[in-house]
Amino acid sequence: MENTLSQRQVDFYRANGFCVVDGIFDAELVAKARAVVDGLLSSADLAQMAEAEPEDGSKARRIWAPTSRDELFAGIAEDTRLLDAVEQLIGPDIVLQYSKLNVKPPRVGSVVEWHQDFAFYPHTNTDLVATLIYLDDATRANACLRVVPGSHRHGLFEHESRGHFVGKVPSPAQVGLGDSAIVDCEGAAGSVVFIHPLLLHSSEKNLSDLYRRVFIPSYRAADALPVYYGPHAAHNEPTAKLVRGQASRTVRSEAGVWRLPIAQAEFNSLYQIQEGSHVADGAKSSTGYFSHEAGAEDATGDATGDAM
Ligand SMILES: O=C(O)CCC(=O)C(=O)O
Repeated sequence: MENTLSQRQVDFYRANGFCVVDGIFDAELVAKARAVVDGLLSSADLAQMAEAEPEDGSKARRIWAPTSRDELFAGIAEDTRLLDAVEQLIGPDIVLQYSKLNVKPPRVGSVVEWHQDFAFYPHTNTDLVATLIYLDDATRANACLRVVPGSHRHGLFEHESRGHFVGKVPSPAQVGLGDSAIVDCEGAAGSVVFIHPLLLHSSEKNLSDLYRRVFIPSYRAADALPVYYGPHAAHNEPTAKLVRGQASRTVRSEAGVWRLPIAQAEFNSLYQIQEGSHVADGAKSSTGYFSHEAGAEDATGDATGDAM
């Protein structure tokens, strides 16, 4: 293994819960990735693989599981330099937990509200990392990722309202962190933002005339296992894949109590639960447990969506 990240970048990640790294992917590969996205967006099967923008149903805001849809994305998710960086952050035995592609089309690209990824899929330990690979130059103007440095050291914030998981917190200030601490993770196309699962992050609506596409493969240490198998969290487990090192014969457990993401109804995506649209759309309970009333219902439901 080579070190993709400098010691300074690793130290920065440990202290702040994120780091922005350029130079891992070159312009040629990123241009190919954008062409693949264009192909997926014009595919006749788009409705089966994507979620539409509520404001303009002709535009997709999310393509689910891009690593299962195109070899280029599967290759990027297993790229040696990317996995070298992931290994520096979470160790040598690495599982690709899931992947997604957030499209943020010009003018309608949906907001992503403040949240911690771990709230959606608590695991036995926090050695997970999401890698956000910008496919366009990303700035504040076209709604780059925003983070609260150091927020990963404050544990898991409550992502609930009226006793139900809602997938968001009101604002950094409302959970006791200063809004003034917010940092914009701007980066050229090809840059990668590595984020800790407890990092508080968000992105605004894209009001610009430019796309802001980001491919997000998310990884976990092989000895981190999900502690919640409700519908949205269990959905990707069958395709979780060891991409480096050894499968684990043990599970590593960090002491603590995690709140489970039990929503009022099943949801397909982070956008849907943050907007609250799942309550009107979904009728099934999201506990993921069989109940006598529901009969022998499939605990994973029929959602086509993603882990979040
Ligand atoms: O697309 C973005 O800006 C944020 C992505 C994100 O936080 C997520 O999908 O969990």
